[in-house]
Amino acid sequence: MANQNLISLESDARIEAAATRLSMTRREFLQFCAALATTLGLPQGADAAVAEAVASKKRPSVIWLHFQECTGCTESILRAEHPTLENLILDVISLDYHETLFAAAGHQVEAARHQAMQEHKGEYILVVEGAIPTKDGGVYCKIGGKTAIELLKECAADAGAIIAIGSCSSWGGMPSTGPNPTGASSVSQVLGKPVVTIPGCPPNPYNFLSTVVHLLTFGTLPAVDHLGRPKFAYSRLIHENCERRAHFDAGRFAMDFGDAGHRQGYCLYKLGCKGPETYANCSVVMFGDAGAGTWPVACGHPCIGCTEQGVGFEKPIHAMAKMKNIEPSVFLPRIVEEKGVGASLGSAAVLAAVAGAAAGAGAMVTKNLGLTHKAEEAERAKKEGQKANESAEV
Ligand code: FSX
Ligand code: SF4
Ligand code: F3S
Repeated sequence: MANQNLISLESDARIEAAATRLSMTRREFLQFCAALATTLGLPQGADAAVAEAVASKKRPSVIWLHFQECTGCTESILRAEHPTLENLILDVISLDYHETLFAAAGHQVEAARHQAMQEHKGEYILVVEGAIPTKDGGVYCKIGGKTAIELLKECAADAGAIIAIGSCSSWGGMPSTGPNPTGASSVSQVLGKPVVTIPGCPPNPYNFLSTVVHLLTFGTLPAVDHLGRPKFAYSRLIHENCERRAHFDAGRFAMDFGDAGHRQGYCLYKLGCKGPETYANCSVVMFGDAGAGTWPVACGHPCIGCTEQGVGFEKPIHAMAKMKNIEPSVFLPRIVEEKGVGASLGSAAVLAAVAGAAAGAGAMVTKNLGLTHKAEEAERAKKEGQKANESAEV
C-alpha cells in the first residue's frame, strides 16, 4: 500500500528545496528518506517524519576530531557516490570543525572550534575519529599544543551527543593491536562513560548518516547494544545475510584464492572469513552507495571482522571464525541443497530451535564443514589431473 503521508509531501516546498539542494528529484529524495527509515527499522509512516526532519530541521553543529587513525572513516564518507551520500551528510549536519576538510589552518580552526562550542553549548554533536593514545601522558598525539586526551575531554564536556566513528575510536582498533605501544584507547575508555560507537575500518557512512537522522527526527540517539553500536546496523551477523551463504550451507568452500571455488563465488569461510562472528550490516547496505558487489566478501576477500572488537586486527586473517550463532538468513532465498548432501545449516538451525538443542545445530555445522573435505579432494584431484595433462603434453 502506498504511503499517503510520504506521497503528500511531494508537493511540500521544503521537500522541493531540499531535493534541489541535493541535485535530486523530489521523488528520489523521498525514496532515499524512505530507505533511511527502513534501515533504521522504523515503522511504516515514519519515513514521512524522516523526510520532514531531513528537509526542514536546523542542521546540528558537528565538531569532528581526528586522533590516531588513517582518515579512512572520513574518506569513506567522501567516496560515496549516487545520490552523493557525502552531499546529504553535509546537508544534514553543519560541519563546524573538521581538521581534514577545513581549508583554514592553525589559530583560525581553533577559533572555529571554540566558537562552535560556545554557540551550540550542550547541543553540538561531537564525532571522534581515531584512537586516543594514553601512554606517557598522551604525548603521542598532540594538536594545537594539546594532547588528544585534553582535546577530547574539553570537547566532550559540553557536547549534546558523542559518536565514536570507526573502530579506532570505538575500541582502539588498529592502533591498539598488541603490544599497543602508545596505549591507544577508545573514547569511552578515556571519558569513562559509554558513547555511541559506529565501528568499521572504515565504517559505513550510511550508518553514521542514519544515526544523525535518528537524532534529527526524534531528538534521541538510536538504541544501542552493549558495545554502544546502533542496533539497526549491528544486530545481525554478516554471515546471516551474506550472498555466499547458500554455498556455506551446502558445504561449498573456496580453498585457495583464485581456485575454482573462489572464482565461482563459493563461501570464503575456509579462507578465514569472520562473517560468522562479526555483527554488521555490510552485506545488506554495502559501501560507496554504488550498488551490488561493493563490500569485502563480494569482492572475493574474506571479512576480517573489522567492526568486531577482539576479531578485527587481532585474529589472523587466515584463522577460522568462531560460529557465534546459527540463524538462517533473514532475506536470502532458501538454500538449494546438493543431492545427497542432507540437511542444510538453515534447516539445522530450525531443528535446533524446535528441539531447543543448540548442540544439535552445532553438530550439523560440523557435519557441513566436513563437506569441505569433499571439495578439497575434488580440487586436489582436479589439480593433479591438470598437472598430469600438462606433463603429458610436454
Ligand atoms: Fe580507524 Fe578511521 Fe580504520 Fe582508518 O580514521 S577505523 S584506521 S579506516 O580511518 O579511524
Ligand atoms: Fe559469507 Fe563469510 Fe559466511 Fe561464507 S563465512 S557465508 S563468505 S559471511
Ligand atoms: Fe569489515 Fe567485514 Fe564489513 S571486514 S567492512 S565487517 S565485511
